[in-house]
Amino acid sequence: MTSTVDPVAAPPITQERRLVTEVPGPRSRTLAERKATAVARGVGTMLPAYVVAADGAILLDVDGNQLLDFGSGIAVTTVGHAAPAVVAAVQQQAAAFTHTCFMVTPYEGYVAVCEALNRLTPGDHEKRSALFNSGAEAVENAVKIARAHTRKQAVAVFDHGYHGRTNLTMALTAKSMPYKHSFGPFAPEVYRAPMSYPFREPAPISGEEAAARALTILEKQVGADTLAALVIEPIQGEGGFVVPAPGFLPTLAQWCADNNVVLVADEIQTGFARTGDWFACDHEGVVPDLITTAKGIAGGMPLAGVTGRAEIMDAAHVGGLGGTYGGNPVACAAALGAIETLQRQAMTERARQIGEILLGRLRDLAATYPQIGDVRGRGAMVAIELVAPGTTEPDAALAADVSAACHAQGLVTLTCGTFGNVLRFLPSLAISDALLAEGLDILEGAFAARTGR
Ligand code: PLZ
Repeated sequence: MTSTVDPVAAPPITQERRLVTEVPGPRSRTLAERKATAVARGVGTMLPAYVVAADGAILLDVDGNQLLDFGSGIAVTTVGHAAPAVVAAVQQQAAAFTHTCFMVTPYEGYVAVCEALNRLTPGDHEKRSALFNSGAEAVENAVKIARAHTRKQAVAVFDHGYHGRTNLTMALTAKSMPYKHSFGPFAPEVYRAPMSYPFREPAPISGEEAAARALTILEKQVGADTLAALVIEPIQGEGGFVVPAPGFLPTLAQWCADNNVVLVADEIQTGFARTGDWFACDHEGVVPDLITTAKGIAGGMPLAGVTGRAEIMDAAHVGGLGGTYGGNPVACAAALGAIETLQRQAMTERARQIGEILLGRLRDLAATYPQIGDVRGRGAMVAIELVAPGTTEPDAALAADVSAACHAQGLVTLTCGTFGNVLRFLPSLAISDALLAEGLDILEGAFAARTGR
């Protein structure tokens, strides 16, 4: 297939936002026409500016626009686009060999990534890991492993939770549209409990109380003796960057330990320095039995993992876990490059700084715009929830408008939330303070324009 659109001869990308056409520009619009006739309608594109290159926190599109990226491909390029250690590792590994299938003839990179995961994840107990291709696949395997270990079948998840789009993970995911609508029937033995969502509680309730509320429901409606696993995102991602009240996660963890229920922390979005620690569980000293990782683990290459207590992980029989591509050598090389970058550049510290900048500016903005009902998040995972002023009534239209205004200015922002009214910010940890401030200025301008202030 020949290209009808000449990609702009990629000049070196500078770390600045620069618009030379409207966004998306004419070449992107031509590609969007091709997409409409070639790609299934179900695969949407949020900001259809077609990318030809990327570096750090900047995307270069086919029209020569340099976009400022506050989404990192949904929390993936935590180390920045084209992080040198990732690029070098990928190039070297691709030249050496691209695939053998670890289940057929293995290679060191897979083992090295598992060693790194065992070392970096919470808890100093003996651990094992297994590698997969996507977050959803990791979550599916965590459930398989928990079932094999406990010989129980039921799985508990939470309101607003997101765990993927495969059949089992659709069942685990809370939101129907767009993830589940018309795609059932879903996997059985999945039960949902109320989340701790401080902004939306009708009356203040502590984390411990919110945990007791959820656990009572699980005990009465499911029974601990049938529950294999409790799967939770320590900070919810797609569900709206919901940060549970302090005490919620530790109380759940204790109950799991007391009841032989495997606690699975889905850290696919929160993991790998994103929230200012290696994992979001670290903030409250929670040690999950199993932890799922993906996204930020490999600097943009598809890789996911399940890591956990050796005795639980080893419950699955030999040959019971795997897949053709899981732990692909190029993806493993990228992960080792990403982990080296995160460690060498003290990225957890940088995530905390980014969090302070984001939360500070957004709280100021909330003081001016009563449509910003809540500012929350941790590290470089921060969001604002938009509502009708003085209420908790979701304002999804405003979120869509503000996001569209940001896109037109070349700022890549994402929305999320059960009600579609949350704007989330997931910049790369390689972003400069100046670019961060520039993005926030654009956001502020969008609010001013949309709310007529
Ligand atoms: N668990 C916590 O955030 C992926 C989904 C985007 P995959 N989140 C982005 C979309 O609309 O599909 C995610 C997550 C958490 C699991 C997953 C699933 O990871 O790699 O997309 O399968």
